[in-house]
Amino acid sequence: MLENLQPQAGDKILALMAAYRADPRDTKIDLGVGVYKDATGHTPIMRAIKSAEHRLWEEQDTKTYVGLAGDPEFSAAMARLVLGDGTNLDQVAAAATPGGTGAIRQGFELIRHANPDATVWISNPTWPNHPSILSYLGIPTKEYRYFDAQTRGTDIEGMLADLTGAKAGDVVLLHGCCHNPTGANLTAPEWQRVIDLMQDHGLIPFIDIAYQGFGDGLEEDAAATRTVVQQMPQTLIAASCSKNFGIYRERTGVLMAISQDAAVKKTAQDTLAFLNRQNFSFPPDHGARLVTMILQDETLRAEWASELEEVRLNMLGLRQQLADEMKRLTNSDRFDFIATHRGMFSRIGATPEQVEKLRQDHGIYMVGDSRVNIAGLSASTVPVLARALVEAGV
Ligand code: PLP
Ligand code: TYF
Repeated sequence: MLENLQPQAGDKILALMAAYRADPRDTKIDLGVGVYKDATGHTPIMRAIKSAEHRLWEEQDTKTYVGLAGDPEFSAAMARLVLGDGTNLDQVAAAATPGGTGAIRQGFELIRHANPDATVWISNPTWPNHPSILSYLGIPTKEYRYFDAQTRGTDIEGMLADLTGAKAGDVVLLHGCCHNPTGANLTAPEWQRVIDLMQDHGLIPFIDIAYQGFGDGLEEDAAATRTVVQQMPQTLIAASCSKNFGIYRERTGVLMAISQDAAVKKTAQDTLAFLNRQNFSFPPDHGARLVTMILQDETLRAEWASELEEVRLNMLGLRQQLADEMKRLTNSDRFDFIATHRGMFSRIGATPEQVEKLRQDHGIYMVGDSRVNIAGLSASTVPVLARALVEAGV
């Protein structure tokens, strides 16, 4: 049996991580995998997480199973974080999942289960795991235009034109904030145009929100998602806690299925538990419990929010510094988009050859599509990157 297995294409972002590690140059710069790093290149454990872990270690007296959908307190805390404090939880079916990826996977399975004819529309480009999982599950997938390679902003007209081709019941996968890999995001009026189109064509939004708090702030980054939920009859949301709580390896996420109809919500809740049972039965609990403790405790929550704000402002500062440096070196405002983009990433618009040259000549590692992880920079490496970009002719 095993001899029948075919080699599988690896994950290019993770391969880049391995290539970086193997590079002996001490001047190398890692702008690859989307993990937050401080100025020393370290991915710290957040102070509130450490405190919660300490408390959990002292207080937790059992590790028996929780429930197929995880702890309802976690789901409720996450629903409030993403959807706002005033959320009507009666409308939110939710289940804990192994990370945001688990939520995306379970969401796709839910879609296939509910409507096998649905096509899932994804942005071009998007996080590579979206099309990869969709294709693995055999779900029909189409792309909508999203990124304008000239301006490095969004292509809202192209996006709307492409989504006009969707049929009723199709699903539109949207990044709630901090688009990965481009860093370019819709404005509030543009979101409204997408919502109007989804309403007119009977489309269902599926929002992937993995970077809440990394863009304009915790509330601001959730604003578009909240507007969608308020206006659409049904919405799916996959939320990840990996980045904004810095608990990547704990695998903490939640899938929400929101419906205005209470009977629909009940069946959706049962289905989320059913789908968890088919795939892995109980979701991981440790990270979810830490997140719940932090969100429910005023002191821990304030500590977490302030550290997250430090992280966000650090990335914004690096963006501005890089944009300024590029302006100085090129005598043009061509790179101002770096300061306008939000989140961890910017697609800077280098060709694959230039990306390769940056790696070979300077030990600067970025994803092949020229996605740069801004958090991989520091005040001292920004000028190094800027000079290398100019030298490579970007
Ligand atoms: N969605 C996007 C767009 C991401 O970039 C990530 C990043 O890792 C995720 C979802 C989910 O991450 P995780 O499964 O580690 O929570
Ligand atoms: O896009 C990124 O870099 C992050 C981390 O298979 C990541 O989202 C990358 C690849 C992958 C899982 C997570």
